[in-house]
Amino acid sequence: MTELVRNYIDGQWVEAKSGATFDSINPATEEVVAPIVKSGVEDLDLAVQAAKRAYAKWRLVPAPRRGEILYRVGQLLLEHKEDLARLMTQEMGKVITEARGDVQEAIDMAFFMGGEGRRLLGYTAPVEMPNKFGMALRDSIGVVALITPWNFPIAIPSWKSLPALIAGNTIVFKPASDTPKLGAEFVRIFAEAGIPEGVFNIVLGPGGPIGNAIADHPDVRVISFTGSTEVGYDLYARAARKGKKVSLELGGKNAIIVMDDANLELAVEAILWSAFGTTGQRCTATSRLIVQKGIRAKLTEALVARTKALKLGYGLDPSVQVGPVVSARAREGIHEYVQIGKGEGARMLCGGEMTGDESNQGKGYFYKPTLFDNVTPNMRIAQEEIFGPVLSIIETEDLDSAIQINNSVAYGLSSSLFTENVNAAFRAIRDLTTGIVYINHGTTGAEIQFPFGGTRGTGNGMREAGQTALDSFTEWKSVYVDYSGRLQRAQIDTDEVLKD
Ligand code: UN1
Repeated sequence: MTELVRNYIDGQWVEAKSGATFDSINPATEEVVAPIVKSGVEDLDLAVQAAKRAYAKWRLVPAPRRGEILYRVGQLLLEHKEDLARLMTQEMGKVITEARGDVQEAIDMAFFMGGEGRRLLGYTAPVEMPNKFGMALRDSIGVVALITPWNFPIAIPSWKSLPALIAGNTIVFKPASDTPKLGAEFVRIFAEAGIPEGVFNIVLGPGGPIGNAIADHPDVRVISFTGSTEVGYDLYARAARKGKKVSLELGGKNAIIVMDDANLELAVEAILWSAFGTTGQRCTATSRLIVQKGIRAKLTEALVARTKALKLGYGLDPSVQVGPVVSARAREGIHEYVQIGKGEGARMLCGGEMTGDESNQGKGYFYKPTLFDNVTPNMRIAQEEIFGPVLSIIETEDLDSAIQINNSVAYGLSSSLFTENVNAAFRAIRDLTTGIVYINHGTTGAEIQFPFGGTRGTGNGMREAGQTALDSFTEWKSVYVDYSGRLQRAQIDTDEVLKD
C-alpha cells in the first residue's frame, strides 16, 4: 500500500483530526492510487488560521523576492514534469501526452507570474491640485481559498495559486477529491521551493462540508472556484452573504462552426482533438459542431470513420488516444445524456456505449466516443454541458445563423470558426459572445498569457491567467500625497489654482 497522503498545514504534513481516510482511484484500472486523509471543518479551520498568521509576514516580502520562489517552483515543476504527468494519468486518466501538457501549463504560469514580481503594475495620473501626487497600487487581500477540479489537476491550481501568491496573499487549497494526491504533490513543490510555513496550506477531502465552511469562514477573504455551475452558484450565493470576493469558472457548451469553404482535413483534426481529447472532459471541449449545409455530408462521413478508429485504453500507453472518464459516477451521467439525446430524436452515428480496457479484463470507466447527427439547437444535448466524449452535429444555412446558434446557450466559454474567408472570420470575432474565440483552431488550447474565462453561465465576469488573474487576488489602493502644506479641497478649490 502506498503511503497515506496528508494535509499540509503551517509547514507540516498532518493527518485529519478525525483520523478518517478515503481512497483515490485510478479510473483506467480501478486500482487504489493512494489512501488520502479525509478532512473536516476543523482541519479547514486550522489551515485558515495558519494562513492568517503567515499573511502578516508574507504580504511584506518584496514582490521580486516572492517572484524568485515562483521561479524555483517553475524550475521544480520542470524537473518533476514526467513524474507528475505519470501520476496524473494514474489518478484521473488523461493520456500521458496531455498530462505533460497540463504540467507544462503550470510551468508557463510559474515563469509568467514570477515575472509579475517585478511588475505588479499600478499607475500614476495627474491630480487636480499643485504640489500633490496621486497613484493607484494593487494591494494583497489576505487568506484566499482555492477550490479546483480534477480535469486539470496541476494547471488550474497553478492559475489560481501563482497570482494569489505573487500578490502577497496566503492560501488554503482544496483540490478535487478525485485528484488529491496531485494536489498534495503540487504543494510539495512549493514547500521544496522555499515557500514559508503557513503561506500555502492544503486540505484534502470531499467538497461539500469543506466548501460550505470556506464560504462561511470569516477569515477567508477571496474564493476562487472552478467546477460545476450548480456548485459554483451555491458557493457564490453563500459567500456573498459574507461579502467575499468570488471568482468562478464554470461550465461550457463550446461549438466549432465549419463553413463550406473551410479546410476540411484541418477541421476534422481539430474537431476530433477538441471533442474527444481529455475524453471530452475539458471546460473548453467542443460538444457542438455547427456545420454549413454544403460541407456537412463530407465532414460527417470523415468524422464517423475517424471517431470509430480512436484507440481507447490506459493513457500510460503512448499509442492510446482516449483515456477513461474520471469515475463510474461521471460515466453514468454521460450515458444518461446519450439516452436523452436518443429520446429527443437525434441520430446516433457511433459510440453511445460504456466499455472497459480489453487488455485488462474490461476494467476501467471507459466510454466510446459518440457522435449525434440531426441535432437541433434547442435539444438538451445541444444546450447542457455533458462533460464527456459526446459531440452533437447541428446543420446551419449561413454564418449569421451559425453565430446565432453558437450564442444561444447558457454558457459562453469558447467558440471556433473554420473558414478561409477573412471577412467572415472578423465578423465572427466581433459577434461570437464567448470569452475565447478561435479561428481555424478547435475550442481547446488556451495559452496562459491571455485572459481565460467565459460569459453568461460560465462565470461571474472574472478571468484567470494573464495579468487579468491578478484582479481576483488584489484590491486597488489609491494614494494621494499632498505636499503643498495647505488644505486643498478637491473639486472645490480648483479655481484657486489659476489665480495664484
Ligand atoms: C479547463 O478545461 O478547465 O484551453 C481548462 C484549454 C486548456 C485549459 C482547459 N489550456 O483547453
